[in-house]
Amino acid sequence: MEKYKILAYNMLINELESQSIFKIMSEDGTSARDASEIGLSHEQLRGIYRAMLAARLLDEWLMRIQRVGKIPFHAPNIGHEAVAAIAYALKEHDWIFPSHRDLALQIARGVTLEELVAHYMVNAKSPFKGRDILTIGNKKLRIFLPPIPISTNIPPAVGFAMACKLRKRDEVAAVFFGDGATSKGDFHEAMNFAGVFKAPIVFFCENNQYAISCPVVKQTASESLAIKATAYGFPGIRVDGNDPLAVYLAAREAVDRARSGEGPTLVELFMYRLGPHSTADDAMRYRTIEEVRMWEEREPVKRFKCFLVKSGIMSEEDDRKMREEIEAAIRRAIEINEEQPPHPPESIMDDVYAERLWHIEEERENLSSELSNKV
Ligand SMILES: Cc1ncc(C[n+]2csc(CCOP(=O)(O)OP(=O)(O)O)c2C)c(N)n1
Repeated sequence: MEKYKILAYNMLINELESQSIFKIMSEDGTSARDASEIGLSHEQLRGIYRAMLAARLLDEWLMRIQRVGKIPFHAPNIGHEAVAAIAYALKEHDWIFPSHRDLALQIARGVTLEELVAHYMVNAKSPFKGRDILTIGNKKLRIFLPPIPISTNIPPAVGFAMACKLRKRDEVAAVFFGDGATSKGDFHEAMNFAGVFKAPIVFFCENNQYAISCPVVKQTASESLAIKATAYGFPGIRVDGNDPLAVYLAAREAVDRARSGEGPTLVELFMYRLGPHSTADDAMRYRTIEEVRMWEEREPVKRFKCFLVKSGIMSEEDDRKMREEIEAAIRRAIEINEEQPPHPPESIMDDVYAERLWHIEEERENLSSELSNKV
């Protein structure tokens, strides 16, 4: 195991220094391009940062409140925040099929902190009744639910994109998944189909270097994940996933390509899962502290803040105020949601069939009486 950890660590350093990764900002926020060349207003750039910061702070709160038993489970998002930029590359009428670490994307798209906290607390206001313990979806905002069985969102996303194409709708689908998902048949079947039929879709692979304890060197023998697109006849691009500007530009190009009928793109976001896989994981059993420290220096929130301050788009004082506002909004969202009663356990019988079938109703009544006897 020790030898294995060293192998993974050395490989990550080589990859990071490789020229084949599209990157604009260095670790200290120095950018190869001026903010005016990105194609986003200052307000939009601050909007991306705000969503990234809100995701980071909410993630920290969720980890803490899980430890004291206020929420059942959490899969931390720390290190994945640059996906917020993708919301700005998509149009409002495009469709998102998220992964389970896309809090920043959901917030950038407009999902509120209150709604997110209700979901994690599985209370009476929880929009999905605790059906999915990971991040939520939002019908109005055109965000589907992330899948629990990994990669199972990829074929439906391609099917959805194909339906948009057949109906001649100017809509694009964006699907998100991890490096682990690329070993599943769903990924390959969906990529093949999308390539053949030029589906208007962008595949975003959040390569955070691990699928629980399995490092990416054990996930694939390919030189990258992006290269897998070549076999399916469309472009694959490897992007620094800690660089929101590079993420935005790559996403915009891929989305434009999909919308103009040229077909799909695979965007590999090369990043790092800074936290454990979930609140049920001890990541120190399979990776070193040196490796984590190395990636902490490259983390996206701090890097983007440095860029915004250096470019005169935001001051240190603006940042401090923004943090205070978000912290207060999270505290408020938690307080409001704590006042809500828990979601009724009997609702587990809802939504299974369109009609209320007698045997399900019987089970519901049995559960109700069992629960009331316990009180
Ligand atoms: C089909 C399937 N197999 C196994 C699991 C258990 N599992 C949950 S998350 C996970 C790793 C996913 O890794 P990756 O796709 O790289 O995404 P990450 O969690 O790193 O963001 C596994 C194996 C699952 N949810 N679904």
